[in-house]
Amino acid sequence: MEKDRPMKKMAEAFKELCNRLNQFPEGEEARLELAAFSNACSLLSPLIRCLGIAFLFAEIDYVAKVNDLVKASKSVSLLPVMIDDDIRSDCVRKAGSHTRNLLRLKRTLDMIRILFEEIMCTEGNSLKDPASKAYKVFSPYHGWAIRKAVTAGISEALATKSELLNKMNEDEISSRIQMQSFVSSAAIVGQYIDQLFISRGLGTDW
Ligand code: 1PZ
Repeated sequence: MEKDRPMKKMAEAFKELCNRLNQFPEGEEARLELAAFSNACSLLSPLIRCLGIAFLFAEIDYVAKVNDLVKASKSVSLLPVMIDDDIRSDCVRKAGSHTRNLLRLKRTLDMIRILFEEIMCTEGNSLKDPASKAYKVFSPYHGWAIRKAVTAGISEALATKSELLNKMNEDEISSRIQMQSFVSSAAIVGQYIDQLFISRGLGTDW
């Protein structure tokens, strides 16, 4: 039986999101389907799980946010429409709002993209330096206690690169192909989401 390849699945799903974005003419705001986006995001949780038990709380929080958008997709079909609904209800920044959760998912995308970029340009088997660099995406938004816990998790309970690749059923060469693909697609999807926030004057630093 073909082994599960979560890294390949996430790379393919984000490539597919880019294909959808490319179908919109330049200068026009793309209308990405919320279901496609949230399903692609759900494919990132196996990776988070494989980073180590210390990231269990991160995974739980991430999955809850993804599920919120999966649920929202049953009644709202497009990502920009979901944001505009929250603007109209004046709940963009409210804890637990769809738009707030979307911003956290976008940040997770950025973090994983940077993690992969750093893994590809770092020698050796340790993920500590790549993970520390990737965490800079989130750390400004986390309080002291969470930052402290994440830093401890990275230095004491983080998987090694070979453990991660084994769990994802990848080797050095195959993983590089998937990481490279994810890095390019995630950058495009991330810019698209940033633009949705910026064009509505919502800002992205909260
Ligand atoms: C490679 C390893 C890098 C380090 C991983 C860092 C993980 C960050 C863990 C944060 C612990 C999560 C606990 C819950 C935090 C919530 O308070 C916040 C705010 O939520 P809000 O109030 O706005 O609803 N949640 C977050 O900041 C989202 C955290 C998502 C973490 C995803 C982890 C992804 C790990 C990927 C590794 C590259």
